[in-house]
Amino acid sequence: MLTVYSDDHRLHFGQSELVDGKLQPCFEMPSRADTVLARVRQQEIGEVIEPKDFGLEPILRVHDGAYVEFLKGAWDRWAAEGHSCDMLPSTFPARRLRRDGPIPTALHGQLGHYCFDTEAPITAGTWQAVYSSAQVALTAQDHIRQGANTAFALCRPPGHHAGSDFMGGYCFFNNAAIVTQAFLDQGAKRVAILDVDYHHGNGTQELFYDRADVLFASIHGDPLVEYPYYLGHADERGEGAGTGFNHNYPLPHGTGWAGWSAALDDACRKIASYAPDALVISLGVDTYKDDPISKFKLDSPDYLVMGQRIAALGLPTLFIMEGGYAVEAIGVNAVNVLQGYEGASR
Ligand code: SP5
Ligand code: ZN
Repeated sequence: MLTVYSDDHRLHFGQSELVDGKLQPCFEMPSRADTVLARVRQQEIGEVIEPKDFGLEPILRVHDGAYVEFLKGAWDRWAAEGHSCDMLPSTFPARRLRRDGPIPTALHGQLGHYCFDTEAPITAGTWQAVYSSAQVALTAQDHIRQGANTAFALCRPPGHHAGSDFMGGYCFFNNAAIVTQAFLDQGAKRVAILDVDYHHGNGTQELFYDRADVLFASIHGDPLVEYPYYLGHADERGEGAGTGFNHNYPLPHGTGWAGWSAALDDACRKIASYAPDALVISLGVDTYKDDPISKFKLDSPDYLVMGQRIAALGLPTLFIMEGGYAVEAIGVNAVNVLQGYEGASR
């Protein structure tokens, strides 16, 4: 399996996120991607290449132009205001404040407008890192367009919490959504996204919620008790033409392989009957038993079986790296999914 990777991820290195009332070191750190890359190389699963540059156009098919401009210029504006620390918002347009009104001209007002939490700091190199992360995903997608059955986009920063015009949850550009739209723009009729990250992929769900050409299935911690809290319930089935094409599997804290894989099997049945032209996997491995911010109990061998079950769908499959914060283990766990897939599909 081809892996696409860029060193540019290192340019995004947030110092801290505001969690549990404290500024804490960011869980989403550069060593995550290093660990996964080292495991890809150690297991010799295939070639590792640098991304090509597909420009902004495929990003703008998914993200709002003003949001993209904001992200691109935010750090320079922040520095011009005399700051050198990371940018984090602290004021948000909750219910009964205007979010459809005039966008503030003040940088800080814009920051709260375009972000939904206090965990996704913008740093000096964030723009280059998130741009490259999207190009990593697009390069892997291009490999499948050219006829490959599968590819691994070793994206960092991750993407599935980012919506058309907002960031949050360590995510800025929604890499999975960008490649999904690219498949459709190249002629695919239907694309399925299976999000196995521990957290609900709220951004991805939002982007395709009213569409029948994308099926979204997500297995995650129940939002009644888990981040991102305000989306991801089982009754969210899509709207308009998209009704019936959104499937959420909220699971309780403590869920192990038995409960998790039952949800996977159901999601795979939904995907099989949808008969998509391609499958995009939002590959988070924060479902691992020792993940520092998560409460599922998957163990490393489970990820091999996860890959086998995904392979059984027999679809062109693009793996997009998302979360996973037990840094020592995420290389083994992520690559186990890929190796399980390859073992079963060979
Ligand atoms: C891509 C991705 O996986 N983003 C996840 C963002 C979740 N952030 C929630 C952080 C809350 C951590 N609270 C637990 C602290 C344990 N001491
Ligand atoms: Zn996650």
